[in-house]
Amino acid sequence: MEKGQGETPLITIAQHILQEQRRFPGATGEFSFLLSGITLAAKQIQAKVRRAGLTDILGDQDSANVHGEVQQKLDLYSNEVLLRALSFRESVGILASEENEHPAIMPHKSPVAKYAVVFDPLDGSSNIDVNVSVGTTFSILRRPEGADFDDPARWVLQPGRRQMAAGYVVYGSSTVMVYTVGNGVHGFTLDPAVGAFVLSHENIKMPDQGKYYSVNEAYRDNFPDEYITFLNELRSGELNHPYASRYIGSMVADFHRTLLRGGVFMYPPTRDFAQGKLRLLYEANPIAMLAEQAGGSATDGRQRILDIQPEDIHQRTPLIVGSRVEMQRFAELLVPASPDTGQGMAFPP
Ligand code: P6P
Repeated sequence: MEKGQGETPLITIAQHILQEQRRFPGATGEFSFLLSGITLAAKQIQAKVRRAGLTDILGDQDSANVHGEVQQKLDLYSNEVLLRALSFRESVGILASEENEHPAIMPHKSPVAKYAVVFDPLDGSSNIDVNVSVGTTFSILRRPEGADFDDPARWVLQPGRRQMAAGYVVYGSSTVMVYTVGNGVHGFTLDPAVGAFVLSHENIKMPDQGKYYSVNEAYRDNFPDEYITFLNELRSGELNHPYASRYIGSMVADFHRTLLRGGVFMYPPTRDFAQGKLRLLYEANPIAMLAEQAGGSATDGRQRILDIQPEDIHQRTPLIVGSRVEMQRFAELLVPASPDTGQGMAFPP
């Protein structure tokens, strides 16, 4: 019997957001209206992502579109969709995107604007051509006391622990949206039959320990010693059992597996990326909030991701995120920071 026929009624993300909204005293529905802008954008993006190959080959009624939308690179298209969907919300004052050098100031400059939204519209977009899962990540911050529109960076350069909400959409075998407002982590699968995100993973808890580690092993020789020691332990079975490796090269997809199955995902510092490759504000922070809400943790190898005070909107950070057992063991392997290597990581000679 299909779920929903005579069983518990389907709960859409819109209904769920309204329930969660009750946690914010004084929120008069604008918060849920904001989140509904993200779900609307996610539906539009997934429709395009699903047709990427077809559009290239067959074109479609849009292909004659004078705006050349279907020829647009999908990440630029996704960026436009999110900017459009969110700029009509008076509660949103500032939008910062991986695709834009500077934050976008909403034209309304409403005095009642309460939120800034930071997002990566299509993370891993280079994988689309080979039909690998990609994702959208987002983070919602409250406007700091006294912050004005003449200083948009101040709205977003806040430590991740101040996020009001965070989430991602993974465009995989199905389209799943996962979000938290600080009251647990919940997943919703897009039901194409009704065009709604339907609750499919309520109150996700990351297993205490997993069986996969996820890292790009091609850079292994550049990893700081602690990471190499840790990976050797996982491989050897010293941490209760031997691990297998899974790495998709799309952070959202690699984290989604880690969230559901446990284990650890990491992008360590390397010689090319001494500060790591992933972006703090719109990749590491939302992932870190979700991981902690689900019982896991996330650090930059030294400190809690959510405690990092950002200095630049697009700054990078090393990221290691995962289950309690693995993260605890990694912390035990850390050597005291040394002044000459910045991050405190001793690079192999
Ligand atoms: P590498 C995608 O380009 C991305 O930003 C993340 O989604 C992914 O985890 C990482 O880069 C992959 O980087 O160097 O392993 O190809």
